[in-house]
Amino acid sequence: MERTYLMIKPDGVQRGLIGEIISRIERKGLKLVGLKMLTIPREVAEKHYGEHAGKPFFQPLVDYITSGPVVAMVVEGKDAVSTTREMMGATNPLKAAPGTIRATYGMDVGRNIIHGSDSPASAGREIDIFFLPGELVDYGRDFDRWIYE
Ligand code: D4T
Repeated sequence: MERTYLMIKPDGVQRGLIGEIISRIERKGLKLVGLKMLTIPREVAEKHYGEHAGKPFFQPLVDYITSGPVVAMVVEGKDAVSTTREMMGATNPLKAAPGTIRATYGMDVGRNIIHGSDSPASAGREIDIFFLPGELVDYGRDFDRWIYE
């Protein structure tokens, strides 16, 4: 099973979408193995979005992601990285496939509600930024046999 890092961004929290988004993750069959709320310190945000340093949207992006609390999650499941990216939809909510989280709830690339790691390597890096090893839990679910054959 693969793990990925997901994060409900400050706009998702402010708009009361935490429950909606976590519901979609649970109903899909993915398993939450890490969950917490925090306001991201500026230097952590700059590290997280390091690949975009120097781009015109970098400062607004860091301002936005540090502007209020986020919900940080580690989610486990079959092909968790690509599965959750599909569920989120394209970065620009107006270009995201119908039914995806960003298409359903968003309008603007700078207010796109949710983040998800884009590769297993990014997932490992991002999980390490936001969670200590002891904050992730290993547990089984009785209904997993009804989710995976
Ligand atoms: P994140 O990383 O937030 O899940 O988004 P994506 O993985 O889907 O997209 P990304 O890394 O290319 O962009 C990171 C972040 O920057 C914002 N952004 C991006 C923006 O404000 N303007 C832009 O032109 C781009 C490309 C949105 C997401």
